[in-house]
Amino acid sequence: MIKKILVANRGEIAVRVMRSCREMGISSVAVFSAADRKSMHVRYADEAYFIGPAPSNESYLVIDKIIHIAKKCKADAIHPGYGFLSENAAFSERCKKEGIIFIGPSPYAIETMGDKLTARKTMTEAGVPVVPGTQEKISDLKKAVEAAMLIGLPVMVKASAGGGGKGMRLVSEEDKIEEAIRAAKSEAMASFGDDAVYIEKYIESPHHIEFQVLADRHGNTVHLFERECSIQRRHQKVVEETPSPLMRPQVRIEMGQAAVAAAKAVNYEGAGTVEFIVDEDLNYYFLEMNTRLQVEHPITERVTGVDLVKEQIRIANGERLSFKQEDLKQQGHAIEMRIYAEDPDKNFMPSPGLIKHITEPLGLGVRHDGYVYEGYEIPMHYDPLISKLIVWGKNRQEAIARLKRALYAYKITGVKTTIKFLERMLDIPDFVKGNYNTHFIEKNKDFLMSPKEEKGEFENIAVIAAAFDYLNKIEECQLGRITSIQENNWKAFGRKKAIGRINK
Ligand code: MV4
Repeated sequence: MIKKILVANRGEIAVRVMRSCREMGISSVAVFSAADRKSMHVRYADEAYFIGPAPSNESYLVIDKIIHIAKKCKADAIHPGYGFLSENAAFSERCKKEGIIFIGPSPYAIETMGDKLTARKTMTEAGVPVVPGTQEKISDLKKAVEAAMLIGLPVMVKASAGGGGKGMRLVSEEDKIEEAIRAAKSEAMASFGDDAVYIEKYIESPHHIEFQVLADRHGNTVHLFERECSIQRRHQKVVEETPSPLMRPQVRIEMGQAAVAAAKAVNYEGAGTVEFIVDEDLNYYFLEMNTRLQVEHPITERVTGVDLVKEQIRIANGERLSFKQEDLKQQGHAIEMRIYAEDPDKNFMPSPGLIKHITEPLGLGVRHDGYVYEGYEIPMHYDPLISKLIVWGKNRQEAIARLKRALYAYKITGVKTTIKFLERMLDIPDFVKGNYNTHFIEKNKDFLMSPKEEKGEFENIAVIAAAFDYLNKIEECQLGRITSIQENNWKAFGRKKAIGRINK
């Protein structure tokens, strides 16, 4: 029985995992780096242990340190969250060897899915559609050019050890194939220490649609429907929603079955995500499988009513899934937006620093998964994610209205955030219609980046200054120092409105 879990992570996801632990009566253990002494996960946990300097390769990524603390505090299990050690097969293996339960899949499943060529081969054998392309790694440039021409241009050269867009090259002309392969190989070697690359047909204007799966160790595997994740910037997801506006019931059933087959093919255990690339005609192809809990998991929780972290823990405990595929339904619509401490006006440069003020959005249909508080300083050493705003509505239209309302109420000062950028997205008719693909941000960047809002901010400052002047003059009048208040142009704005802006 799992009674104590060490959470080998930080930030919002560490807090998220510990919340489920608390509900289950399981005690939680935090580990923290020098930059995280005052972090929320340390405060939330029942125990907390220091694991080293701020850089993650000296703290959160050091297997020996995590294992040492887990043994010292007698944790039964380790939850890796996302990122850091979550998809590290050696860590999953080490936990097993040390007699600590790794809350996640086997080293075999992590390894198989981590290598894209092995994953493609395994999926093909399991009958899961993969993007047309080469079966083996490229070893001969001449043969590779022939293969690419047979697949048909444009093609993508991808690193087998890659994922998330690293080591990827788009090629549209025959005489550029060789150079793209050379470049992809050297980038792959530098990034992953493995220069294996392969070629895939390029899918134009695709959607990124992923399926959540859960599998217990008794052979029960279910899917919890899809998440539409096409709105990305530099391979970083920005908005996720479920159901996907693109999906049709029959395709959903087929893709769900393919996702379950993908998980079964690697004897998957725990929570995982099968990513598909989907074209405009709803042809779908396996892209990769993420063998961890994902950032965007809450939207699935919201429409299915399943606590994915609880299920992960139950599965790791050897329990059976408490529901069958037929028991699962998608109810209503959920959307998540990721709030980053980044400056949209400076090419989304990270904006770490002190949170001077935060007003979190609340109310019906709103979930806010964060970890920062007033007086907290966001460290520069990690991902600058502040929080995730998740809204639910009985339909997509209501969810969008709630999201607008929640973003309106969300105030953070001290650091630059992406809140305004996200608010603008909700004013784009194609978003409102659900008519978008992976090119959405690029296509709308002029509108999304317009300095319109900044002008609004200057106007606010001007009105506030004018209103203070007005209030001062009233006082001067009452004190008899002056006898009248001069009419000026800001007064046209109205006293109430001006004071409203001060309060805002
Ligand atoms: C593709 C593709 C088009 N055709 N593969 C980007 C991240 C990595 N997981 C795979 N990616 C892509 N692979 C083929 N054969 C287009 C992308 C892609 C993309 C995919 C999902 C979400 C956003 C994207 C943005 C640019 C490119």
